[in-house]
Amino acid sequence: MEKLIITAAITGAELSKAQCPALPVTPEEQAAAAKEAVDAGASVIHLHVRDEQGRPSQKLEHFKVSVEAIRRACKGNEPVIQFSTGGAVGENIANRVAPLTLKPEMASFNLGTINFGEEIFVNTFSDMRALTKSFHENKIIPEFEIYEAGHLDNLKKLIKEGLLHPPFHCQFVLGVPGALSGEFSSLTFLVQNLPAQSTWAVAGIGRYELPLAVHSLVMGGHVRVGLEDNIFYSKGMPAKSNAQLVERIVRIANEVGRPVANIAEARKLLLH
Ligand code: KMH
Ligand code: ZN
Repeated sequence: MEKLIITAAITGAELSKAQCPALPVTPEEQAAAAKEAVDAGASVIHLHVRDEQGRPSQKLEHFKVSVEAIRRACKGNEPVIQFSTGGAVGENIANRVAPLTLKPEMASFNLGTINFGEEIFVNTFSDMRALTKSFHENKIIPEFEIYEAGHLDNLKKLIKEGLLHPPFHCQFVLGVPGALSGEFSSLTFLVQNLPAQSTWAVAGIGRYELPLAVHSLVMGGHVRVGLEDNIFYSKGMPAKSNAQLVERIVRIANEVGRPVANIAEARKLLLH
């Protein structure tokens, strides 16, 4: 098995400090949270940013400030910073694509429309084609976000159209209310139906985070944890930090004999 890549999704777009006081929102808080997560064993930071009022933003200047703060805090051991192009539900595709001109090493690429709680997270084929263009122009490695089984077919359609080329790194985001839940049988199906030359990871939402992470790391997949996906350490017990969630995965990986990738190793595996 490849060494385990741990991604920390430190902030997200949907939560507020009122719901999760430990949520890093300002660039300084994000820098401290990223540093702690990296020290705990994360090699990739999945990054959403906020404006001065703490609202989700896809503005270049907000990404710039947070990225600089994270790089400064992690100097000498800088993680792969993966921009979100998902943004917050309702954000238009032009704004979602805009930060890619900053040329991050990696960014998320959402592969289809889903119900997202009571809302709809829209990702049309036209949106996805616009994304492929910007990823190519800016030479960014995509991480494909897959919330439903049919999203693998969407990926295969874009490959067939000649818009995407291997290798593919896929993130199964399971347990979003309104999309595919986090049953082990679903994960098995998804892994079996990946395109050739794919690596994969799992981000379990809410109560699915831990069981899916454990399942993934023994199956040879990679793992995403963090307050964007899950704000509890265990039932009824709020997580204290992103690092606390990363530390647990590192302990489990060590127990089951799956070595954790350091940042240089993760970069080599992901960024080919
Ligand atoms: N905030 C969600 C609607 C991504 O980062 O690419 C979408 C999301 C996915 O978080
Ligand atoms: Zn995200």
